[in-house]
Amino acid sequence: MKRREFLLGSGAAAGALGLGGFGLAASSGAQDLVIQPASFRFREQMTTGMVSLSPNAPPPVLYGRQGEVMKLPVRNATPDYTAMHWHGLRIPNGMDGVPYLTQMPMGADEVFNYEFTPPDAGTYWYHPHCMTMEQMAHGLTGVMVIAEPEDPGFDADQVINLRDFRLDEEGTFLPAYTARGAARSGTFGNVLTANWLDAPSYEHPAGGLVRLRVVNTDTTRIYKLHLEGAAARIIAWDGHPVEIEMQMPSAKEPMLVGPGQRVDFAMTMPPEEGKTVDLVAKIPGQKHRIMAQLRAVGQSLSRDLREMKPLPLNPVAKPDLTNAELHEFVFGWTPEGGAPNDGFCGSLGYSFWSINRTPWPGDAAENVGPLATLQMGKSYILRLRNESPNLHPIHLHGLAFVPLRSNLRKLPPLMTDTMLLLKDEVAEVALVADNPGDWAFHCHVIEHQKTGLTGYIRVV
Ligand SMILES: [Cu+2]
Repeated sequence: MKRREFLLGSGAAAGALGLGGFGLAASSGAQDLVIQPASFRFREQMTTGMVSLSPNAPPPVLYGRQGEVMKLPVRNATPDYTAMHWHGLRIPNGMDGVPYLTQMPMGADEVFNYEFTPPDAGTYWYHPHCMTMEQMAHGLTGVMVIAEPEDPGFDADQVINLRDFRLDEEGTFLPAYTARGAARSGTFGNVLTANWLDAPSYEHPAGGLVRLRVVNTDTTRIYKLHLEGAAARIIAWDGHPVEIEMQMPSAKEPMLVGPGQRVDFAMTMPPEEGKTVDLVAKIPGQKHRIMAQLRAVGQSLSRDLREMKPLPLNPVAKPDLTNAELHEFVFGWTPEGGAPNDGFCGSLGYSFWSINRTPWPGDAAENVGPLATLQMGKSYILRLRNESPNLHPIHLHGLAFVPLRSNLRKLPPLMTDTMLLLKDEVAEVALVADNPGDWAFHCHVIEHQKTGLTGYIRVV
């Protein structure tokens, strides 16, 4: 089987493999990213068999600026195939990092020169879209911060990357998934971390204005979160500034943040040195668990949340609902079992899930058409129907959409790229199809994605 035989997308030729592209990597402003084996100490013994961008640390936060080019040459220094996806960034299709749809999987020692200009500011993230289960479960998920052109005036910025690992008592990796989990709500990790650490504490100026960016990069867990000890408000959701006053989550009513989702808080640190703000998660079987802590240090800066100007809106087109065409998508179990094929990007060996009753046949799918074809520039409503008792964070690449309504709850009008569908929920979202290409459309519970709950939407 040759990798080139299975290209589905028309845009796939755009990002040619740049073999031996180290010269390019050294050009101005490029951040060389080398996917490589890593180890890290979570427990007594060192955990080996990890995948990161350095030998002994989590994938770094990648910083860019809205409207400025980012050059990210990625080299694969593992023996497995890979490809890098930039979650939430509305960039050209050829840079989207989806194997067989937008590029070929990268073999050992191959380089792909990702280069794009983020159109939107906010909190985004990156992860591989080939060998997704193995590489993400073993560490390869990182946060991207795209700065506003003008400094919004915080005293500090704190990124929290929430994710679990599945380890035994010795710190050795357990299998990343089970068939039982994949067919239900996913297989959960047992070592809960923030930035790979157990409840880390970060120092920030007392009384200072802090932007806290919380990112769920886990393969499975839907976090139930709230903050304790700070005056705070939600200023952005899934990268984009919120235009409404959102209710702050509490211990009683925590917020659901599914895999792939992000929430940005603006908060004032306590004025007294030593006082803390806690990011708290409600975990089944435990009461409340502090995921990360911010500790006030120094003399109070006496800042006030009201000093915060609203973040400037990103240039996302507003859908024209009166002329929007409706497309329906049903997310449910697979009508018949069978195993998806494996085209170098890893298969879990099962087919449990489907979109519109069709399970995704595997990474190297041949002759698979788009779930929908949208006309460039037109507005659409997507009706998303969850026919299962499990929750699904449904992610669409390359485009941003607005939730409109649900049969179960009132949906705030947030701009997003990942819609967390509840049990038996039918939700409608709207978008303008303004980015051409074949855009992956899938559940971000990786076990669901890799056992059928995947497809793509074409914009022409
Ligand atoms: Cu799912």
